[in-house]
Amino acid sequence: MVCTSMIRKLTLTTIIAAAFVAVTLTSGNFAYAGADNGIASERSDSVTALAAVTTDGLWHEFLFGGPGSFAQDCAGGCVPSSGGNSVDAGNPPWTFNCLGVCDVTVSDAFLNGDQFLLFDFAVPLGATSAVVVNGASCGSDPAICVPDVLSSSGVFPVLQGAHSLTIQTIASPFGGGAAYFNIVTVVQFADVDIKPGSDPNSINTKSKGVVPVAILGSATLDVTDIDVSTLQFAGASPKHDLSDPLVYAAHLQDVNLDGFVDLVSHYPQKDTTVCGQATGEITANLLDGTALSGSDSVRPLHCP
Ligand SMILES: [Ca+2]
Ligand SMILES: [Ca+2]
Ligand SMILES: [Ca+2]
Repeated sequence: MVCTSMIRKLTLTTIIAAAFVAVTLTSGNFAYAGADNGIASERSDSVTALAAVTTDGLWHEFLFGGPGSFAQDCAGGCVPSSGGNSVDAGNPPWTFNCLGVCDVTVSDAFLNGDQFLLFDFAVPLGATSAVVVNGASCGSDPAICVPDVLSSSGVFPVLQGAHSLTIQTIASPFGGGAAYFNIVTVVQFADVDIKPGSDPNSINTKSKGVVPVAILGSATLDVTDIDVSTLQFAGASPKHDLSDPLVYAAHLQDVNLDGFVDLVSHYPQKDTTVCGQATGEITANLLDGTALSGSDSVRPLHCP
């Protein structure tokens, strides 16, 4: 009887220990808050490696724990967005290269009340909005949660160059959950050569001639992605009809011989508003709607 009792006691202890281990594995740093706050199931021990996060507005979903802890990848533990617009953020830090001006948006989802602090290379960029716990949920889709003022979110602009994001939990009334961030390229910068191959870039504002402006292609800019109907240089529109395929083809050249094709467009010099300016800016949209901007020095001539 003693032996049986001991075995039973041992077995019970083992079961309790096993249950404790199971709970520990289930929660890790993330107290199980349930699907209501975005935690789907056990988060696996494996981390989801990711080279870089995209800057196209896709939502990157992460798991978070108690206040002060840092967010992690979902590793199978997140309820995905019902909008079909999310992926597992992967293992932090979340790195990306901004090609101009980018907006990082961090958004809580599911139950209201969680709040976050965003870091870039360990420097705080700011906190998402302070909200109250009200028992309501904005659901799983961050596109719906962002405009909901009862759900915490924030938009943080960052500039051209490398970035490395981490997210710390400020408020976590349910002990943990899932939330999102995304990155949108607001403006992509392009290298520009006004009057390719010549310098200074004199523009005679009384001239009936045109000034050529080259948008230089690169590893990060395919100039054939430019919507030519949106081209503007210093207040002027292109002289030629670039919507004509033959005309357009003649304006694709590699002016700096770097192997990347460039887009050369021409603007009536008298239409430009360069007087008093040190630089001339060319703008356009890419075919996906992203704004493109680039500038080069100018030397305005015959100004009033
Ligand atoms: Ca939440
Ligand atoms: Ca030039
Ligand atoms: Ca080129």
